[in-house]
Amino acid sequence: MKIVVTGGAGFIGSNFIGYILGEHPDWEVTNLDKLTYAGNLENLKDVHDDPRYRFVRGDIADRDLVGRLLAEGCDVVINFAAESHVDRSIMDASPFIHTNVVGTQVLLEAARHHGIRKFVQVSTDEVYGSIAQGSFTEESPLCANSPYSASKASADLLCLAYWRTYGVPVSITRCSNNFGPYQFPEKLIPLVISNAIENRPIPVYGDGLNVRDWIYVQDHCCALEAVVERGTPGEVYNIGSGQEKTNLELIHTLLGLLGKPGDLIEFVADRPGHDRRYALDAGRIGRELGWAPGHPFEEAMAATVEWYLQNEAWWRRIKSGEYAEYYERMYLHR
Ligand code: NAD
Ligand code: TDX
Repeated sequence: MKIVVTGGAGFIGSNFIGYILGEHPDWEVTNLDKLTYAGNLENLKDVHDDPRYRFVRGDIADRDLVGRLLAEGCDVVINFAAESHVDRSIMDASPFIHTNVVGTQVLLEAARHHGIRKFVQVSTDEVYGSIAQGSFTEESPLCANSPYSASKASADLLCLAYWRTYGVPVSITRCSNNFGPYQFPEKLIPLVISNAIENRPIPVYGDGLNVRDWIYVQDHCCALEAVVERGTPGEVYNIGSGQEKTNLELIHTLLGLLGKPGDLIEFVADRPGHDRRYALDAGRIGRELGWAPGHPFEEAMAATVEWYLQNEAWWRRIKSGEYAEYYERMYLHR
């Protein structure tokens, strides 16, 4: 099977490529990635020389390039490429519209013209907005609150429209917060781990009682594999593990694993439009595709902390580069 993975140099995409090349000796992967600040070919060093893997640098919103790639013959497109950080979307929404909305439409159009067998859109639980109690099902209305989630919700609607109007066989996945190796250190978990190792303050937005449902990235990859292989076109699948934590609970767990003191925590101004709680009902993917998460929170979190301890050079290179300027703007003047 020939797969085009977009955004495969980012956190989840690179984990996915490593995972499926390991699981499927007969799958071939072309990774189309623009290499924005979040794209890092170092994440793919283990597959770089695999003859079944190819990297193409480019923008998913580049019609000619995407058209040429899909014309080469491809069974499945799985779209990870996105601007993915909520705080950045609050500072400047434009790149989010370009990649997450226009880029997705360009991919859908190419998939339509080249008769792709399956298109998997990697979306997020954030499209549903915040929920005080209970959990969102795939039928819950979309209520995006940040420019990031609004751009992802727009892409979801375009995907469903391309299925209903043109029969492009799109399945959408909406996953909760991921953690694991190769996550860019602007996101909460790698930010906390790397700051704590460096004895730097840990910025907690608002009262720190916002709740997220945390899933190990490998469980997400396994769920995506199930959707690629058995997902129904036109269907949406929530992916979550039900491991809800407040940000403060999570941060204390990480500090405990690292043997660092709680006084590194620094309460800072809240994120505008900050969603209070995300929670998903992930029953459908279990019932229909037989997927279940396999990594309990404590074990996976300990393994993740260990990975960042063993791979200091990876995150130190990132934090000493362009990201350092972003960190300065985000936190030192907050
Ligand atoms: P990431 O920011 O780590 O990686 C994004 C990748 O996309 C990077 O390699 C970047 O270079 C590439 N990219 C950006 N714009 C591009 C463009 N125009 N053309 C080609 N490539 C481009 O993101 P991530 O955390 O790995 O998230 C991957 C996907 O999963 C996103 O669609 C995100 O919305 C979704 N998602 C993420 C989470 C999470 O917790 N991280 C949860 C649910 C869903
Ligand atoms: O420094 C911080 N301090 C803090 O308190 C950061 C970076 C975050 N937070 C809070 C905000 C959130 O309540 O921690 C929580 C998690 O924040 P992020 O890591 O930015 O994730 P979130 O906003 O929940 O979005 C993530 O999950 C869904 C991903 O970034 C999205 O790409 C995905 O769609």
